[in-house]
Amino acid sequence: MKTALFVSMAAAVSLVMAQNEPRDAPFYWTQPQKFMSPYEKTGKMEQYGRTGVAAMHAVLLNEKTVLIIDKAEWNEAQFDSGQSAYSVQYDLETNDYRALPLETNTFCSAGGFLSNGTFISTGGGEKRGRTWKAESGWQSIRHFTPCTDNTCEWSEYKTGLMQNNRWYPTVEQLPEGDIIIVGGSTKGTAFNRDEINVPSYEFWPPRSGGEIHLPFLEETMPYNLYPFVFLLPDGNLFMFANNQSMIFDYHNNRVVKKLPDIPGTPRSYPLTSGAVMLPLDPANNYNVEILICGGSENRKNNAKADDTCGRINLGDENPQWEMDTFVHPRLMPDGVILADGTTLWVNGCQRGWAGYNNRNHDPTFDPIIYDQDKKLGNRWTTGLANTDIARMYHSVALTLPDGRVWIAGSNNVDPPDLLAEYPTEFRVEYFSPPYLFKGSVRPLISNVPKVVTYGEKFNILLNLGTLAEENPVMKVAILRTGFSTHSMHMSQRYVILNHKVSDDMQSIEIEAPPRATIFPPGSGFLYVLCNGVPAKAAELFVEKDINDLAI
Ligand SMILES: *[C@@H]1O[C@H](CO)[C@@H](O)[C@H](O)[C@H]1NC(C)=O
Ligand SMILES: *[C@@H]1O[C@H](CO)[C@@H](O)[C@H](O)[C@H]1NC(C)=O
Ligand SMILES: [Cu+2]
Repeated sequence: MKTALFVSMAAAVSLVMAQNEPRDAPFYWTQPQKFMSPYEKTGKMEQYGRTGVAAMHAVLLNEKTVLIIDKAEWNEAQFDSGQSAYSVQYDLETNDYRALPLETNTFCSAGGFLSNGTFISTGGGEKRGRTWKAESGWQSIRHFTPCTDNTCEWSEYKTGLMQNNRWYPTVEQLPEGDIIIVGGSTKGTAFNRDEINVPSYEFWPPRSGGEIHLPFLEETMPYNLYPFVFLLPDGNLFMFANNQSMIFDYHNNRVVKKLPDIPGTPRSYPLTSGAVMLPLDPANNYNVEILICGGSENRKNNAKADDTCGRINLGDENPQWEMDTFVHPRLMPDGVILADGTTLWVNGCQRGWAGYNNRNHDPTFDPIIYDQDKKLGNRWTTGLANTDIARMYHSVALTLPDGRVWIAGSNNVDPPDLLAEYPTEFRVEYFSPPYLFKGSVRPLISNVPKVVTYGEKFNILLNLGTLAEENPVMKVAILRTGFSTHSMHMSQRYVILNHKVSDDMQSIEIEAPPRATIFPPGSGFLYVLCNGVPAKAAELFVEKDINDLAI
């Protein structure tokens, strides 16, 4: 009886399948079985955890924690004294946070890591009273050395400050292991003005010669705050502000090459767009392409956001901006490089300009993914899992070691207001890209060293499970997620690494980046991908000398 029923069901099913698409049936396989997830096309957006403080700035400290920095203002995280915290260490495993005391105001500041592993936060804003009691932070240099045991704290000193006030400066980590700090203004402002402009750069720790004048930051007024700065493999910097860009030699304070203006609106604060240096690949000798997306047409609360992206190939003899769609109009986007080297664009809005008080409207709820290797017209993946949380001014996003993206922030009301139309936002979201749903098996890596030196070949263990039998496509890369604030991802870079899988597929030999101009010394996350599915990354420090890492 049972058998008969089974047979007739099977017959009915095969009849249905003959008429319809056979591959939709869960128990009919013509090919080797392929895992299918409802999230394979869309990825997944999930909300859990609260940041405690408005996430104006965020940086990954290690595999487990994110350092979040707000400015001195009311926040839901408070010390026993009743004073509001404005920095926390966020735990990615427990989704809990630990409040961190700070002495100076971190309002719209910047940051980056030194080669010895210490994080440096630069600049900030005015002295603030009331419950949060903060000294002015215009010239501040704050130290935070990461730890895994929940004991690390901020250190602030009265000496060793920057030479100038810098509000809205940009930091980039350098091959020498220090940081360059570029531009800013001497005061908080809705847009830059000549009287408060700081057209110069300096280094920390300070190099001889002090603060150095940079005419580019006069030529690009008034849209030059948080200029885009990327270290290039030839040791120069790419710099972009307003609609202008150039290649700059910071060793000799010299413009190497002026590049053409990007078409369309100015792209810098407060008409804020986003910028990414696309992945660097030894296969094309680390040729550089820069992608800049979005922005706003003017400083009106009703201004239309820009819906274009420009991409420039610095390897061309005569580089030109190739324009593409940004799918939606969007200002204040966050462009984060994912584990596979594509770029996720999230956050932002479709109307207005960057700043407080009714300037941001029509939030963009849809993430999109850019694949630079596809042909123009085919580069965007849309229809991804979206959100209903508005993330506009003062939002952040970071790719995590496990391949997900951590999304937080949005605070465009001053003072913070939980009841505003677009409230001060403390909720965290995690976006899992489609690559996490492509297979039932995820590769595993182990035995990853903590520190390697430039050009060093090192072996790690690999477990591909059943993927090993299919002659898979392997890819290895190191990602520095960078310092996320105001659509900036300072020092973000993704470098593809040469590698060789052993014959038994149980290990893989990887070549560290060849030199510091390709990957400045310090931490990154090592991703090994099999058929596009990333293993959980391990933190890897790349240093000139194995003893350079102090932690
Ligand atoms: C760049 O901006 C300047 C100043 O607003 C403008 O004159 C110039 O035409 C712009 N360039 C392009 C390509 O739009
Ligand atoms: C890293 O170097 C900086 C600058 O020399 C120094 O202030 C800091 O204490 C160092 N960090 C560690 C952990 O030694
Ligand atoms: Cu700001």
